[in-house]
Amino acid sequence: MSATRQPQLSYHERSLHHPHPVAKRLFEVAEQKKTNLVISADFTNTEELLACADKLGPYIAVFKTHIDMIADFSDETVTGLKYLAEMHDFLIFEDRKLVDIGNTVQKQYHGGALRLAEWADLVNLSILSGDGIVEALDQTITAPDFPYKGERALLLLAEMTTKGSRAVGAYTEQCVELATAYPNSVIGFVATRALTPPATGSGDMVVFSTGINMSAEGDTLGQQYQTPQSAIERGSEFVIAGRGIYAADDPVAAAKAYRASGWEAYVQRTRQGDKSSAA
Ligand code: 6AU
Repeated sequence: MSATRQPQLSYHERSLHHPHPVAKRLFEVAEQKKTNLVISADFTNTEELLACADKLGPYIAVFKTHIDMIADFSDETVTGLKYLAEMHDFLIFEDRKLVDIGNTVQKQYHGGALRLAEWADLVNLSILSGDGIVEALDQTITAPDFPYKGERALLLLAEMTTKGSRAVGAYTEQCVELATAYPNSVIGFVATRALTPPATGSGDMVVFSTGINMSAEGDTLGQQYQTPQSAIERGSEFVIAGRGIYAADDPVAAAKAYRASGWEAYVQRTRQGDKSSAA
């Protein structure tokens, strides 16, 4: 279950081959903007959240939210996010970590106070409760009357970055198995490394790696970091950084540096792929 330093298709090739429209769009945005950076915008009010999306939007492929942190969440939050996503051409990933029984998550995802399906291109979930949660969200996303059909996708939380994480072993393996069973809704994982063989066109899983920081090894609450370069070398496609960027003295300069590091590592990886396929 590992795939390090092996040949891999480029974002462009993956956008052409991937059957899911959200994954296609993700790869297209990455290729066009030359970025595999995701900002984890862990702000607690709408003004700061939207200011971050506007300022860092040009350098990112995806804007990740924790919308339940936003004390003044309202229509303005949703409208602002959607407007900025279109203006700067990025996708929105709500890091909601849905984890309940199927019937509950369906109501949390579509409708509900946070209206996730309305504005989040991507939402993640844990399979701690078993297969039913994926089945339930797949049903919602693929229902004939779902208003955002083809525009929404899921990521399975297959590993966690924190010390002592229990998202390991059989749990992670089960995520890999389940992901391929729901190709109309699941497009990949949140994990620290590739979990499936390098993409060849079918069963292509997108890996988002969090716990990314270029100047710290962790925090005092169990978070553990790796660099953008190490995540991409370990088979990840998109690197998620929070405090390393938004808490820097100059967040724009930091975003540019993280973007350059992640992109350079990706270019190196695809070059290695070119060499081995030419050999
Ligand atoms: O870069 P940081 O440490 O400031 O923020 C990391 C972000 C936070 C976490 O809630 C999230 O990434 N995260 C996740 C996600 C994305 O699902 C999983 C995990 O294992 N570790 C982690 O930090 O918003």
